[in-house]
Amino acid sequence: MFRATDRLKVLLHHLDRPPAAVTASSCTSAQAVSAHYRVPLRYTLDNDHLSPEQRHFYEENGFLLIKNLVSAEDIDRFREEFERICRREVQVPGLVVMRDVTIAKSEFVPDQRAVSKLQDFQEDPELFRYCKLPQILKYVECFTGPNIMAMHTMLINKPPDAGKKTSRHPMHQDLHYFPFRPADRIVCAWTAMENVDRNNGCLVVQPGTHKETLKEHDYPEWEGGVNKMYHGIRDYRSHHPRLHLVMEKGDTVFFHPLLIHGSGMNKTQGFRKAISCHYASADCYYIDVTGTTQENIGNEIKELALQKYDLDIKFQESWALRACLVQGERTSL
Ligand SMILES: O=C(O)CCC(=O)C(=O)O
Repeated sequence: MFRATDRLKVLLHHLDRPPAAVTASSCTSAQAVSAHYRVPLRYTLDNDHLSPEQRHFYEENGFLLIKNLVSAEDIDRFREEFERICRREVQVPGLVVMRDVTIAKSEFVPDQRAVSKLQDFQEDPELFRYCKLPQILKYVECFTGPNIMAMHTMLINKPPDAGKKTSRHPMHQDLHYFPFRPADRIVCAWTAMENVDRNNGCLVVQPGTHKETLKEHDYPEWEGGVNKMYHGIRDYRSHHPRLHLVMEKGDTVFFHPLLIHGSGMNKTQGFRKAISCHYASADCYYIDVTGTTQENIGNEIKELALQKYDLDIKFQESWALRACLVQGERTSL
């Protein structure tokens, strides 16, 4: 059995390698990977884009980091659009603009200082370009298959922590928010819009936890308060080691919706930005979450739709309304 520290060393070695070493390979069939590593493949599909090493890494750890995937030029364009939205120069239908709890209580400032997150930017052509970047979709297809829906979009602008630790994101599994399955055909792409490390609150993942089941989530009892919709795993105690994903601008991590992850406090004076999209195979199907661990988030989202948009809709419908086809055919979702 690998000890936790040995496992972390292997992971860090993988993350330190230059992109060519991680991507180069000519043999990618499922049989070859399975035979070489003696594991059945469950989380990746046989489409020749991932190297055997990359497939094995995702199968084992539930995430895959690709260096320098999005150009600096594209990221600068996303940043400019974000700033235009904050200055209210563009109005985007359906966009959810969120503020950190500590900022939400303070005076309104019409710039990026007031905004901690944008969600559901599918109607903003400039930001939504991120979800359709061919180099991202090539990887996404390895997890979802060829029919791809963009389900959930976010630009996260983690503010400097105001001393209450509210800039942290509690450890969670994204599947908690999703009333669609199967989980293995869902993937998140998260791109660093600047260099991220432990100082400004990079992502923290627990490799291998994508093999576990969906846990109960709720608002953590944090002294300084917690941001709206930031549910965390209830009574969270885990024996899995944590890995801080130090990334450079343009690096992108793809991860499974059951992977336990979160992000730390931003101890700098700058805003830490990342852009992300959750994709699902268009062949996925909606589930009824009544009586499951997801009932609490389902009810919260239903209430929000009623309060904010006067819409009396089901949890599943709230997702079907936002979902956008980005490749192939809209077969189900
Ligand atoms: O970007 C972050 O700080 C964490 C984002 C995240 O984990 C999420 O929104 O699910």
